[in-house]
Amino acid sequence: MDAKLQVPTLDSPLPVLEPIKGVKKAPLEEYFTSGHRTCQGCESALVMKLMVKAAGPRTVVLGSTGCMYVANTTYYSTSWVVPWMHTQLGSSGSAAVGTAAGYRALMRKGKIKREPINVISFCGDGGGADMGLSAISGALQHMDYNHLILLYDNESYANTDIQASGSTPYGANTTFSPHGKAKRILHKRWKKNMAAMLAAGHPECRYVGTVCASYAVDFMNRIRKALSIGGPTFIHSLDPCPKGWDYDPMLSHELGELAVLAGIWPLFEVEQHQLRLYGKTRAIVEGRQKRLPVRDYLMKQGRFAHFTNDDIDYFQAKIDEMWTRWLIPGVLPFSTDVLNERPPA
Ligand SMILES: Cc1ncc(C[n+]2csc(CCOP(=O)(O)OP(=O)(O)O)c2C)c(N)n1
Ligand code: SF4
Ligand SMILES: [Mg+2]
Repeated sequence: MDAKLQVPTLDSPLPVLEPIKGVKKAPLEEYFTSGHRTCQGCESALVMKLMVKAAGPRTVVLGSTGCMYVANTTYYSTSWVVPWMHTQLGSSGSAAVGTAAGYRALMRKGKIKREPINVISFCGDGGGADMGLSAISGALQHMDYNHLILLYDNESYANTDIQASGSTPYGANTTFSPHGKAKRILHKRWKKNMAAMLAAGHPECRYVGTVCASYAVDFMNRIRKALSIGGPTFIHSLDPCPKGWDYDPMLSHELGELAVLAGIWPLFEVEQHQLRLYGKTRAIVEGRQKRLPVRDYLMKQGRFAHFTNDDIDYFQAKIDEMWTRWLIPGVLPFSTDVLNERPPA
């Protein structure tokens, strides 16, 4: 047997979470309800709702500082129905390992019932892709603990008024990178590629995936897979943010779809060390769906309103380069092998 495919030794029982077969079969119960104070149209709030709907009631949620902590737990109120805990900005990885280890020890000592408990630790892009990268990396090496780290990526340090992060796209207007007469484009970095980096760099990790809440059933099924596969897992979600991206809140769903259809946010998963595309990304690669020009996506957002045609052409060329040379830029080469079916369990 391939050593890499061995199942880690696990003391903690794993949940059985069957795939949801269509939106009508999704559980009706909500574990993230009313009472939060996120902006109208906040996609990250939807991510929280779908995440815990998929996981179910035996779930503990840990959240690092950011919009999804602050707006969901303000002044003695909370929209969480399941137990939750705040953790430091940058510590979603250590909070996940500590909580999973704590439950394992309590079960081993017979102090609590032996049962599957989902540990989900979420972080923003500032807290996860920048400040907490090392803690997430450490967490993904501890194969004995079952947990999911979910990075909700609104592409800025949103809670402190939209500062640029390592996840902010090229050219976007943020409070750290305002466009002006002297410099039209202040932010010239290309977005950090978290999921691919973590998949490539943590060969024992059994599940890494990207998601977008505009595709709700696909989203929930990735959460279920990550929670039930065993060991530490990671999911990266792209979340349109009306405030930071500067658009009408009614466009959140559409912008999530456009990000995938324009090829800027490929949907993929690395499950038991095999790369697999899914959803509309797979349809694009198989020729069943046309990849849309990125202009439609960019021009719906005020943060790119200063772009000239040359800027849009540059952005498009970078995406084209990714699709022709690198599916996952710089990490995973583009080839038809990525169309492999799901590996046997
Ligand atoms: C160590 C530390 N530095 C700075 C802050 C201030 N702070 C609170 S929330 C936040 C933004 C976090 O951004 P992100 O993780 O992307 O989450 P978002 O607010 O975008 O949801 C910052 C910088 C903090 N709480 N702790
Ligand atoms: S700033 Fe963005 S992420 Fe934060 S609550 Fe508002 S819409 Fe949501
Ligand atoms: Mg953020």
